[in-house]
Amino acid sequence: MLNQDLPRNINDMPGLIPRQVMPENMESPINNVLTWITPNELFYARNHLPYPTIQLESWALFLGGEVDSPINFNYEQLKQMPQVDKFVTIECSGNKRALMEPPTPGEQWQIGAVGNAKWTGVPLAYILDQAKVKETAVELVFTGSDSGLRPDMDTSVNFERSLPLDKALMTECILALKMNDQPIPHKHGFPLRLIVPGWYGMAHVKWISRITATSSPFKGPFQAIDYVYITNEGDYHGAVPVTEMKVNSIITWPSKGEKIHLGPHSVRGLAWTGKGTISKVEVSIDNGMTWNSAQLTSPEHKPYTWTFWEYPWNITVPGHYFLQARARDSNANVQPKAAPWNAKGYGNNSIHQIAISVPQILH
Ligand SMILES: Nc1nc2c(c(=O)[nH]1)N[C@H]1C(S)=C(S)[C@@H](COP(=O)(O)O)O[C@H]1N2
Ligand SMILES: [Mo]
Repeated sequence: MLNQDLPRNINDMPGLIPRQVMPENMESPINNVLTWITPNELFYARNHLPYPTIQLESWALFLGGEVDSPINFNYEQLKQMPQVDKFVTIECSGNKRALMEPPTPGEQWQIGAVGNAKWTGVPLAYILDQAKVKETAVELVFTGSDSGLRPDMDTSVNFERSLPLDKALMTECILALKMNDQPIPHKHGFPLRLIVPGWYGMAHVKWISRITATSSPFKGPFQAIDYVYITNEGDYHGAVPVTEMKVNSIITWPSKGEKIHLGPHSVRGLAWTGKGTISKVEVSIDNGMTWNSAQLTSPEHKPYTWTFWEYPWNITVPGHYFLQARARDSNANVQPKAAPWNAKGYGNNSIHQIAISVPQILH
């Protein structure tokens, strides 16, 4: 397939790729998503529990715990509050798990558990002000409306995660009501979702119905069992919580295993990082022996969002090629050849490598 053959019309685009049916876990067909903003329909979906049923008439966000004035807000009240736009790339910390060696259990994401959207909502700090969080509070716990059983627990649990108060108070965090100018789609957290720019996906709690200020660190299963870097399964000694996204990149064209024509091409891809901006992307077409600077081509270039990159490549010799891409960020982080292996397969930001072939033309 040539670059120009890729679908430009959303109706012609391929759909999401199922990784697990119940609960639904769907990967973005990222090689064929050509827009800087991921259309809502092609945004990956990561769910730990069955989708909740939300009745907007009776729905409210409750703020309680270590606060002076516990308070409820309904959807209309939230819509009346000051709204801000944030362009934020969200990557699941399990993205590229399928590329980890040796393999680790969990959803076998290839490269498409990542997407970029415009999120619109109320600054979290604005809402917290209304309830007046006490000095004794250290964390905020965000409770999603989705609940169900986990294989390691005998009672039903909600998806719940906490944020340290200093991170929560940063102006970047918002309670989003909209995704790409639409009310957030049901599968992505309608009516309200937390956005934590720069952090891996698990922090962006969907279907939030409760925020609880706590005076001690939260230890729920989605906080202390899942989403920690550990080297031996079951051994939580020295577990490090998964937080900020690491610098990462993917080659989106050509795709893995593709056969392409001789002649001029443009190798294309995406790069992102949790803090700062992407400063450089390099491409190797000779299995990492030599590296060439790619051009960063995003229309907008800002923190918390991914950037497009492109590298012109004129292929004159048929054969098999190993392509690699390596990104650096403005904090001097660079993708490693192999990300530190961990038992749950999180944070795989190893240099992306694909094999392709260029057939001989027959005369
Ligand atoms: N309530 C709730 N929020 C959640 C989750 C969930 O299962 N339930 N999954 C988290 C994880 S691990 C990721 S990667 C993102 C995925 O968001 P998306 O499904 O909109 O892509 O949501 C996060 N928020
Ligand atoms: Mo995730």
